Amino acid sequence: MIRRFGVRRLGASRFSMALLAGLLMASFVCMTASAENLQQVMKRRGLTQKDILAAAKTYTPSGGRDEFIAFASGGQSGHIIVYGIPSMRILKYVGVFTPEPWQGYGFEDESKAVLDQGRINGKDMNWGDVHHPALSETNGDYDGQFLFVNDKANPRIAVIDLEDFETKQIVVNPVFQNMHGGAFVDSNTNYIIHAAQLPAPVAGEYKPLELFNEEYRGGVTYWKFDREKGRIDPSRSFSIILPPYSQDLSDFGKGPSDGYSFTNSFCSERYVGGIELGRPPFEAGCSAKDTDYLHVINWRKAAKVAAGRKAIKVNGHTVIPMKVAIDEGLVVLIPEPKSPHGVDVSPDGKYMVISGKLDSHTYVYSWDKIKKAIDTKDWAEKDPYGFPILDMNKVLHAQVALGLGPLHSQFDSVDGVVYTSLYVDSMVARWNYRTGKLLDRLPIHYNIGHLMTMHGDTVKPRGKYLVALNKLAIDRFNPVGPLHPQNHQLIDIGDKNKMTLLYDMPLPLGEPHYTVAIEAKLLKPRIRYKSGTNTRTGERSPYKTRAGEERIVRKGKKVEVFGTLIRSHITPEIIEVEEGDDVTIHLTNLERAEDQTHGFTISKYGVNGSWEPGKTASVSFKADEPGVFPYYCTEFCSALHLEMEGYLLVKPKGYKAKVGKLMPKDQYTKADYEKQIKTNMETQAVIDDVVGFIMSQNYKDFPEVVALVQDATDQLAKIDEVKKRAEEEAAKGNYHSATLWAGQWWQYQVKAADIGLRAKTYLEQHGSKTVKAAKK
Ligand code: RUQ
Ligand code: CUA
Repeated sequence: MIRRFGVRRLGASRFSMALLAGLLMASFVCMTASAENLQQVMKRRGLTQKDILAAAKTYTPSGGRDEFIAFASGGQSGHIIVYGIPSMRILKYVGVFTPEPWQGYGFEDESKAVLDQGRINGKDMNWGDVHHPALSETNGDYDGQFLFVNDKANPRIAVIDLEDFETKQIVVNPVFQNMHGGAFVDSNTNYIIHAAQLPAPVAGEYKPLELFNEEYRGGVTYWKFDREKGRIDPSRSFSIILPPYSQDLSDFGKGPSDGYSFTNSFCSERYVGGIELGRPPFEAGCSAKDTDYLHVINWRKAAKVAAGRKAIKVNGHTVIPMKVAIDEGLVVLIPEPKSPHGVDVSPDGKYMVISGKLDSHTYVYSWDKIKKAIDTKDWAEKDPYGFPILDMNKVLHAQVALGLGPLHSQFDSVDGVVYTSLYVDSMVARWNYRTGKLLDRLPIHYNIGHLMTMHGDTVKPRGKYLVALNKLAIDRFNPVGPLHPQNHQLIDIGDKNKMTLLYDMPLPLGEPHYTVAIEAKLLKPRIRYKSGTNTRTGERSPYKTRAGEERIVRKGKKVEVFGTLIRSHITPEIIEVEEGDDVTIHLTNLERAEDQTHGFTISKYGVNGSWEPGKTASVSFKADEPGVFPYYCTEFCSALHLEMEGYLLVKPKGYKAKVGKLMPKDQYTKADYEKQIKTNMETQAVIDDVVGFIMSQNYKDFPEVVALVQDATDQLAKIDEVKKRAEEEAAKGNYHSATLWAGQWWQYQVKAADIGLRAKTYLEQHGSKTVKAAKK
């Protein structure tokens, strides 16, 4: 850094000579190697005009930004994958149900506490089968504040705050055993719906399968979301018990259908398999009927019933029993195409589009007709439990043959236009749900599950792009062994006549069942925390430590370290404990600059964490292994990153010290000291130059630069003390010690210069203006 800047301080003539030589070199290279033109590249790589056009539609130059940000479920990885559209560049993995060392998630005490919320029956559940993410909505459109996602394997739901893309809460469902149909939110994110899937006795007790019809139950849970706190409030959440119909995906109504929610089901046959007992398997018995049941639920009324005296408590959770749901008229059933996956409410809230994978038609239901049938109690029949069933033909708007295995639908910005995935045909169908007209079909590779359009399940779909979430990659990518990545295919839907496949994106982290995408400009993530923040609670950590307040506190066998991290040292650098001590190390990252994260690990102790600017987090362990254990920062955070190190010494029980000299004390001489002082003076000149430039600019208009200036000032502020020590030692003739302190003085300068140059580059690249003459 210093040296690079030093170049600019060369005499003008030497500088321009160097520049000239550089330019000559560059043109020489142009004339030879890079003379290849577009046609030649196309030929060499076997690209067509169509490929080039697709590339131009997705290519994002260095430093460029994406228009949309997608959140893909990570399936069995237990993560969320964040990527940009149209570039399809992966931006982040968010640890949700699974520990994620890179983020310290599940390693620091604070984030362990989040994962621990997901423990079930005293067991760690450190993985999840992530299925359907949902973005929070305000007035029916994404607001960029929260993301919710469910775990199908264990009945759980998680809350991710998009302020920092961290998981803040995991809630376990106390009444259902297995849940798939979530997460979906209503137009103002009052509730998050989560439906039970495989029926089981409520509250987890044992009942023989012979009692399936009588004792096994399904249901839906409405989790109350507390906007203020940014957390689910289990005490205000409730569930409705439903027949054992394997409830599945859901959607909330909007506009005229607001106040209602819709939930698919499959295996409404209530079939119980058992191949080994000679019975036909589940798959045969569960697809015997032509239709399953769409559950239409008046959730606003249900919320009132849940708050009243007819609701009961099961495992401390509010439950509306089936009988109450029937008596209060909360649920109405409508036959729907069999084995559906998704009920998608049109942007205007007037139509419900449902595809059954085992029915070649996609059904469009009319909300006007459903509402009228409900209001006039126009039941065709009742189910065996007493729930009313509507006559499907009286509420249908259209049945449209799109292709084989229709699965899930998403809407376009063009009114009436909807896209449906065709699992068996491996195609995307574009059609009009108002007219029932098929408009276009596009083959994809292979076996599409869900699909996703931009804001495609809101009141205001944005059109432009569609992503096919394909189940199999097969031959699409370089082979990487029998376990293949998943394949997300980007499709251009901007052309109103023809869909075009643009790009294949391998997703190598679990099965992305569902994905949601939001306009990037609606996301406003923070770049640093207020100093001393416990990022998992958002509150100020009681362990916040300021520079200069670092300390080690012992109470009996408990040792607490209050430390800090800043380029490029960990304070304290030596931690000495006794074998058997319980040790907690609380660390605060003192940085303010963007992206200035530090990591911390202790070798062989399984201790690890990640500290973003301003964050305070703790790691705890029992010092049960005596010995010497180096610790260090795991992020390459500055030129002195490798020196960001220290030692944990665990003294064996009963160890008697025979201490020698720490290090030679006469390694450095007066000449070394003077050399270091000369370097420091030169470095200071560079710093002055940079500072002069920054101060001459309207740097205060750039918050990023203000943060950098604060960080640089912090570093410079430390110089006084070490400079004084260096000079005192030198005055006493202790040149060894004086040289080391002068060296530390230089370290602070280097870091200040590093930060300063970053600020200077930022200003230059962002067109800052000169407000006063630069100091010479
Ligand atoms: S499912 S397509 Cu959970 Cu929707 Cu896999
Ligand atoms: Cu901090 Cu490397």
